[in-house]
Amino acid sequence: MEKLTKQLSIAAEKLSQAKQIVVLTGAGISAESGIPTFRDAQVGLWEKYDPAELASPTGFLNNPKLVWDWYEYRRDIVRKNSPNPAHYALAEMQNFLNLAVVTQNVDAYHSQAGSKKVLELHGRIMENRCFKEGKLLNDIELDYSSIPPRCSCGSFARPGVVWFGESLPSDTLEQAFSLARNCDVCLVIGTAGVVQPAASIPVYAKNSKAFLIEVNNQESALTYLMDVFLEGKAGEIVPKLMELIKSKNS
Ligand code: BV8
Repeated sequence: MEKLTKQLSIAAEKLSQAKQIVVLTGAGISAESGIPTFRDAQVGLWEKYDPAELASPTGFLNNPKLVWDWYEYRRDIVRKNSPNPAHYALAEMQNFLNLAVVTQNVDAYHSQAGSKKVLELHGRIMENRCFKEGKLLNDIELDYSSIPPRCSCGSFARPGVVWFGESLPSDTLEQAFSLARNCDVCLVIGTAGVVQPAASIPVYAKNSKAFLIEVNNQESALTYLMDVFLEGKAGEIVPKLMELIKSKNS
């Protein structure tokens, strides 16, 4: 416990002194909200499916109804749950620090918790787009006479997320890389650090001489880059960081 206390103090000091902070979050920050992470084994009906297969254009075209139902199942979990203390502490940090959140998550919990500057690299699971035209669709525009529902153009509706094998929104990605290159502290919370290009963001920060801090309940593919590794649950560690930062600002 002693080591963690010391590491927390160093991390809070670095964050408090930082001119520009980039926070990269992954599924782990929403785990304590009850949102299964990608690493968690799929359960029930979905046990035999590989998420990376379902979350892809080919997966969708091979079995549109199966993939649509998988997203409806996940949307229901997001609807029934809510941001946790880690999301709220991160939102509160923006009252004291120049901090931008870059998230891989599609649950929109950062915005819901009050974070202002949020770059959503992989879109939003609660939104729908036309599979053919890519345009955002609101619910009244969808023809639900079959599943997946269809856009007025006749093409399938699809969830408003970035699938494996699809490019990320270029402007959002460019902004994220630019923030990483210009930050002096990069805080990485709850990601395995495997999915690209998101996992390169801390690398860009490191190459720009930033101080790197990781919050995870186990080591990740990015831990080797870190100056400080805070081992534990995001819902416990991030509020502790916030309290230390607040005490330095009082
Ligand atoms: C692209 C939306 C160009 C969908 C998602 C370079 C090298 C190798 C491969 C590639 C590469 N470039 C591109 C690829 C292919 C691919 C990729 O990265 N594959 C991986 C598997 C190797 N990338 C892409 O396809 C990307 N597109 O690059 O475009 C292109 C174009 C054409 C052809 C090729 C390339 C698009 C990637 C986006 C995919 N969409 N989400 C949906 O949600 O349905 S990704 C999805 O998985 C999530 O959004 C998230 O990003 C990712 C899961 O990662 P994590 O967030 O890290 O979550 P994970 O479950 O893995 O880990 C949880 C972590 O939390 C763990 O570390 C755990 O210890 C920790 N944790 C758990 N509980 C807690 C906790 N920590 C703290 N507290 C807790 N309580």
